[in-house]
Amino acid sequence: MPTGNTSAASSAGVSGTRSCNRDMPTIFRSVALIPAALVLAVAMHAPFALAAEPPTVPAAEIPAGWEPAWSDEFSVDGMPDPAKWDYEVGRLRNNEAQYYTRARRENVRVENGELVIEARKEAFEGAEYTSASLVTLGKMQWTSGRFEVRAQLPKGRGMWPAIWLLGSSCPTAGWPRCGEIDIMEFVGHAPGIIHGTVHTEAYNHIKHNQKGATVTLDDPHGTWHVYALEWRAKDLRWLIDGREYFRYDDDGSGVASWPFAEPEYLILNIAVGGAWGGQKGIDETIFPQRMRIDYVRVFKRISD
Ligand SMILES: [Ca+2]
Repeated sequence: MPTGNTSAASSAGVSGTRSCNRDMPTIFRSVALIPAALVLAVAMHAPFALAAEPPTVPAAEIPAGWEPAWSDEFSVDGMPDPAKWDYEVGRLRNNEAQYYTRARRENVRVENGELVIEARKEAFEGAEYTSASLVTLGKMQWTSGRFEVRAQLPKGRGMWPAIWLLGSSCPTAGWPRCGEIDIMEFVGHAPGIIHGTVHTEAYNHIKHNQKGATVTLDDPHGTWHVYALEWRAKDLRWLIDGREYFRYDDDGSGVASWPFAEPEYLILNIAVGGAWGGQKGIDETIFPQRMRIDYVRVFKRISD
């Protein structure tokens, strides 16, 4: 359970308990890089030829030292691209109150250039709430990169949205040995406080020594912010709107503290209630609530 601290290590554990309690395929394709740099190079010379091409990261928004590797700009209305996204389904972890649905428009859709994940109060499969959890599991995984997610968060007591990475080895290695990187976590009963946290075998909520930090934002619900992680060979760095606020270094002691040589996949979800999100109950008047995501971009380091 959370320590109650508002700085380091405050997201204690709750996030950690949610992992690995479902079947997952064990085979993944290796990391495949979209040749976005090539597309951009072509675009510079033939801008009108790209009308039918999938949108790519605008050149001005590529961070120095990185190149686009994978992204979703959510530019096509409808359901999320099944080539990029899969779903968690059902009631999974942390005693959360929502039922995660699969590709159900009420809970997930792309509209107006944004991915919308919507938590609703409605009876469904024995649960009182529905929501969605999108994963790249089986589609894409990474062992490094800069991850940028531009988002507006849901609001209100009982909300527990997250943008996070989980080790693909979870089913075999177990949690927390497989490693979890929480790029952004938020609970509605602690307004404005954004958590970035890492869980490993050496550092996790069970031992009350998980590593993390927080940033307080005035209005993460009505304003856009870019929640980012730089995952490098020997360190992880958390940034909001380009400003680094936490860093976790490989201490060289092995996989117990640095499981991040192995691939992880991305998860975007809104939980309702649960061990942490529901700590102060669920305000039933707030529904529906949405997490809006303008884009997810993953960049590859050009050089260190
Ligand atoms: Ca967009």
